[in-house]
Amino acid sequence: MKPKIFTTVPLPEKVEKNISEYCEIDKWTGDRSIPRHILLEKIKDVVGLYSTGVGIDEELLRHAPNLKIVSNVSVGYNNFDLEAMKRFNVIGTNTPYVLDESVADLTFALILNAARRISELDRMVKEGQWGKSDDDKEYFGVDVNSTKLGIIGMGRIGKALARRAKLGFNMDVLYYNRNRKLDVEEEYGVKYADLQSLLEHSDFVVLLTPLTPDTYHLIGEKEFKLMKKSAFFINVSRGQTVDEQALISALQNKEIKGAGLDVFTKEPIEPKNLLLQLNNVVVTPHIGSATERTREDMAVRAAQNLVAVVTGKDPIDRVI
Ligand code: 8YV
Repeated sequence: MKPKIFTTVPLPEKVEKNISEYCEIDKWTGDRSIPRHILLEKIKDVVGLYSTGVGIDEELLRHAPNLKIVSNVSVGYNNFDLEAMKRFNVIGTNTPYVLDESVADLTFALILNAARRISELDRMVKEGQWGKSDDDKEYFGVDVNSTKLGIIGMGRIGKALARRAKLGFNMDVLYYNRNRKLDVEEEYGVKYADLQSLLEHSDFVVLLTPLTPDTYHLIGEKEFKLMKKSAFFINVSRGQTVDEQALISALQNKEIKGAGLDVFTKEPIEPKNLLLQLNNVVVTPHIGSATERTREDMAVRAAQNLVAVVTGKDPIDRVI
């Protein structure tokens, strides 16, 4: 009998075929995220869990005595309670590398959109407002090219973003990171800065750090006050790296000029969240990696990790 795995997300055909050579697959087919109580029931006899963003904590682990691996279809793994997984001897994996370029593309799209007000002007044109005034200054945005970009968190995605900024847009790039990245400094001429000076000098501040206890609310009231009034804040990491109330206040009080956000404290975002009422905020529904090619590559990688552990081998992307 093949070992059983459960997936909370749909599998691309070729991935399903590959996993089914080694495993019996049970899957969630509902059109909303799987409710927790159903998940806990489904995993009671599985060896592997293939999922994205599902909270892996002690309660879940207790319900899955045979579980050997949780394969995340994401690079972030802040959904893992690492200590609990260690105690229960459950391996956790992620999907690095394959999404770097797509997330960097989306990040740059948010920068351009916020600066040139693309979503706002799109709404205006569709509502028949083009030409309502003779003064086209009302459509003006600000330049992205030849300005200063500040990247908080210089990992692989940060590097891909720095390359776009330097080579494509002639931007001056500052970065803040736990460790200096001399290779990126050398390759793209980016400069290391402490967090305070990055915030004070950047025209676009991009948050790319993983969510950890150290980065929870890394950017809050104090940090927004340090930014230029003309600055844009872009978040493509996790919603909890920012104090969202402080962000809303900074936008309302014009302490910063605008924001581009792919991630939120609560996802899906509540319809009454004030961020949705601000014209100087561009939002997307956590789609950094969401292209057909990249999501397929992520699925393939997550499946390789899953199958490796289920068949007694080492996975390529073990994080715990
Ligand atoms: C999402 C991401 O997790 O990889 C990450 O960490 O944030 C995204 O790729 C994706 O929506 C999950 O499939």
